[in-house]
Amino acid sequence: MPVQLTLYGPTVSTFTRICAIVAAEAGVAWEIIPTGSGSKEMAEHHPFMRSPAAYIDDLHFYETPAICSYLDRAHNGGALHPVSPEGQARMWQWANVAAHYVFPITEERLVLPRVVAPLMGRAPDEKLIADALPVIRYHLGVVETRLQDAAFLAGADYSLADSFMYPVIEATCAAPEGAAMVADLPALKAWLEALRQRPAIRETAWPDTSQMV
Ligand SMILES: N[C@@H](CCC(=O)N[C@@H](CS)C(=O)NCC(=O)O)C(=O)O
Repeated sequence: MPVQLTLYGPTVSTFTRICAIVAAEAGVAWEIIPTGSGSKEMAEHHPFMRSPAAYIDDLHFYETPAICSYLDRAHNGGALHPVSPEGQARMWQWANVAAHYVFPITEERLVLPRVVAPLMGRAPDEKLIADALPVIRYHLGVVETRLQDAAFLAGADYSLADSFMYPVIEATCAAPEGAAMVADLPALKAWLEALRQRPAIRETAWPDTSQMV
């Protein structure tokens, strides 16, 4: 199938993966042109140099919610957007929880220091990690409570919100502390295992989660 979506971003990147997952859900053939966040090359595609930037249907987008919303509405009949106003609101609520609360702390204060720093020959900042763990436990507990009430984050059906949260939780599990926390949260663990069966999650698997950047 010819490539329909070109993403610029690191090969292993949470937000780039979110877009790839939604593309795969929509049956859109995608590719990633490896491009470092913050690089001169990235500035050619994203004025704020974040990852990813997307090209599709002769259009250029940046910001993951915009990219995913377009992909799902233009190429998937909006199947990942709940129909009801409440469902759509819940979807954006949980997508924002993933992007603005769970991602920043798990990425900056667990995945980067615990998983990525040693790969670069640096010792993990143990205090940074230790101070973050109770906050991360709290964040994951909030997600657990939601998933005790609903099969998916927006409600009964898989939505963009789950596509946002999945790579954040998978990356968190690349750190032993994160994996141990998730193992103790039955609803989150069951949700994670269910999502791992989805073809779109499998097709977009990171080459090696221990190389998170
Ligand atoms: N608001 C952006 C956030 C994207 C983002 O933070 N991407 C990460 C990579 S996963 C990044 O570019 N990090 C580099 C940085 O924060 O400077 C979006 O929705 O796409």
